[in-house]
This record gives sequence, structure tokens and C-alpha cells, in this order.
Amino acid sequence: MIRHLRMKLSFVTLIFISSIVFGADEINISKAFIKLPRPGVDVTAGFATIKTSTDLKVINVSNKNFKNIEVHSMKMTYGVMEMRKLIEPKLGPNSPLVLSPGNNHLMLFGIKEKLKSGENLDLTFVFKDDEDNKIVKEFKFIVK
Ligand SMILES: [Cu+2]
Repeated sequence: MIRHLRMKLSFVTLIFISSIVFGADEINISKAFIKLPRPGVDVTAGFATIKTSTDLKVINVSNKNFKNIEVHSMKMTYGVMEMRKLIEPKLGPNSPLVLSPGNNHLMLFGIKEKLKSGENLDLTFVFKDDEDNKIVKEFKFIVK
């Protein structure tokens, strides 16, 4: 009886995992880089273009070398650059998430270990689709 239940559970787990993998395949990233911060500065920005074939929201971005990572908007207001935290930014088939210098970007706060030019960092993105399924994907960012 218990063994039967376990088999059932692992079968359910398998379906769950395969749906995550399927979703993850439809997301791809290009031009991913993190700006090498000036010496003594413990905050920097990251950029990338993320394309997807389904409607998604970004609900979290993380990497163990940073205290906190946020998606920011940036615009000029009365001659002053203004940055705002974007709450669960959306992306879809016709609207990739474009993070580029001078525009929307990743803000990486609280750098723990000093970044080196040319090194790769894996940032973990957690997305949510229209049915509230979570999709976790790691993207490589080069420091430059
Ligand atoms: Cu910012």
C-alpha cells in the first residue's frame, strides 16, 4: 500500500518536472552582461534581452554573490535620471524583456565577492506563466 502510494507520488513529480523543462526551453537570452563596477562600489547594473514564446512575468532574480537583484526602469524626468523598481515585469511573444544601458536594467545590490572582468555568473530567474506555474531558469552573464 505504502509502496503503491510512493510510486504514484514519484509519477506526479515526474510530470511536474517535465512541465518545468518544457517551459524553460521556450525562453532564451542574448546579450547578457553585468557591468564591472568601479572599485569600492558595491552596486552595479546588468543587461540582457530575454525572449519567450508564452506570456510570462519575472517574479525573482538572484545570485548568491549579491544581496538583492531588482529589475528597474529608467527614464529622464526634468533632466534627472529616475530609476524605479518594476514589480513582476511582463514579457511575451511580441514583447521581449529588453534590459539595455540607459533603459530598463537589472540592479545588483550588495556585491559580496569582488567581480572580475571576463568571469561568468549564473543568475537564477524565476518566471510565472498565466496559470501560475513557476519556471526556474539559469542564465549566464559575463562581467565586462
Ligand atoms: Cu537601477
